[in-house]
Amino acid sequence: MNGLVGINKVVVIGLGMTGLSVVNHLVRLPQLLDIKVIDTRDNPPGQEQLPTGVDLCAGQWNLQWLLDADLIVVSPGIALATPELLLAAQSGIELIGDIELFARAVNKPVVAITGSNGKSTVTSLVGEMAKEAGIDVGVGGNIGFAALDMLGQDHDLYVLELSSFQLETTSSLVLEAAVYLNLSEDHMDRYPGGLADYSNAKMRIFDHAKLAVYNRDDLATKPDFNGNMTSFGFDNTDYGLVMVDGAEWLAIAGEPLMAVSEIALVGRHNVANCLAALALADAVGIDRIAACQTMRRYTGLAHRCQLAVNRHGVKWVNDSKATNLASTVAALTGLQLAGKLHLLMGGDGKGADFSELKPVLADLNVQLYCFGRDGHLFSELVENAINVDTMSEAMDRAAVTVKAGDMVLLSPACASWDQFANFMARGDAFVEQALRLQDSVSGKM
Ligand code: UMA
Ligand code: ADP
Repeated sequence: MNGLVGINKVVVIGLGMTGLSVVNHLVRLPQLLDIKVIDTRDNPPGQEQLPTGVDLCAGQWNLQWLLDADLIVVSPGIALATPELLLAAQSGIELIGDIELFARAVNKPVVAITGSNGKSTVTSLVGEMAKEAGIDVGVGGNIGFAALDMLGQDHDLYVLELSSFQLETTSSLVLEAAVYLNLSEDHMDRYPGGLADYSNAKMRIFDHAKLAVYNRDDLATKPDFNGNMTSFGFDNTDYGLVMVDGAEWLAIAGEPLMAVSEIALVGRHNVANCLAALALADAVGIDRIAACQTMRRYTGLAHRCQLAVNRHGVKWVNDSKATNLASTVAALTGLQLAGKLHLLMGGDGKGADFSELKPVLADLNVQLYCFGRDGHLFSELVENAINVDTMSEAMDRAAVTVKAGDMVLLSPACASWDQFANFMARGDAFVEQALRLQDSVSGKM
């Protein structure tokens, strides 16, 4: 069972994490396939791991291979609107992504998560809940572990984080439950049709879902859907909140479950993330006691509002994963600081409009440091922003002035690709430098 009946020649586009997982999956199949890989980069990663017998064309397109294919499997980093792929599609060749291959091969229950922000947090939280309940669970997808690589391990439940790019090339994924967490501007450089196109791609998560979960506080996430639906939000219906003796509790259909103050994750946005995770956990029968235990202990993934250093009264917080406006706004919402916020912003803005940040910044005692390719977009939002080339220079400048009670927050609202390999490398560089700088700070108190 793999849904590739009648297919012989497969061309894989991209040799990153996804491309390699696709090749390895295709090689494992019982039918003998003619597999070729095209990557437009001169030196794509993963070349040395390519199985023998799989040809690679690097640094350019190979139209002959493309037009000769029975099936093209496209990595998420390559837009379907690329002229060479459009030509192939117009010639009637089927184009799919790795998640579609996963859908055609998986034979265990799957739940999936999409949205502009919170995907990785909710995906990992559901995974942790399942583990706590004793379920053998695979957690993968956009979170950084290719979905197809999980299939060899034969889990009993799969939790998939799905990006809009992955959903564009997916059409038959059957899900026990799917959630669309929230919608805000991101990846506008890939969606010339704007927010509507981006959201339409995300809505595809519900196409074959047995239960659709949407966000009552963000109705852009509500699908036009005939099947079972539930929702999460901050009122008292479905997955929501109620007051118990003056304290806020997570609740299901008005029935209190656990005090919000017991949640180990920090920030209001994470209360919403917990409610969404609970809805998915319920849909696949994860024990509620195990789910609550997990919410009490799980402090989240690195690079998301992570307190990296807390010394001499100065907090250094790594929110490198804030790669769009809404995630940075979430980090700034409800911040209660005795001192000043030293906010580091900039990088690759992906074509976004950041003007919404202006009133948010105006309400804060903030010194802004702007770095990277699109740093100038932020310095326009406040008076007295400090413009530097790199994050490292920004940190050096901040270290000179920070005082006890202050926070240095990297929440850049931009992708890292202009100056770093990825958001993890940017976050690691921040933490490393914060550890070095913390003692120079102490000398100034
Ligand atoms: N690239 C080329 N030419 C090619 C192929 C790729 O230039 O022929 C470039 C792409 O434009 C991109 C980079 O190479 O800049 C990587 O692209 P890829 O499709 O090979 O990426 P993978 O290494 O397979 O990683 C992908 C996801 N990356 C993207 O969607 C860009 C990873 O999400 C995901 O973890 C991984 O598959 C496993 O599923 C990363 C991401 O940034 C974390 N996702 C975006 C986000 O979360 O905002 C959507
Ligand atoms: P994603 O996988 O969608 O990028 P993450 O869980 O990795 O989401 O979080 C990315 C960024 O978004 C972090 O800065 C995090 O603090 C922030 N964030 C997490 N959940 C939400 C939410 N529900 N709403 C807004 N921002 C959020």
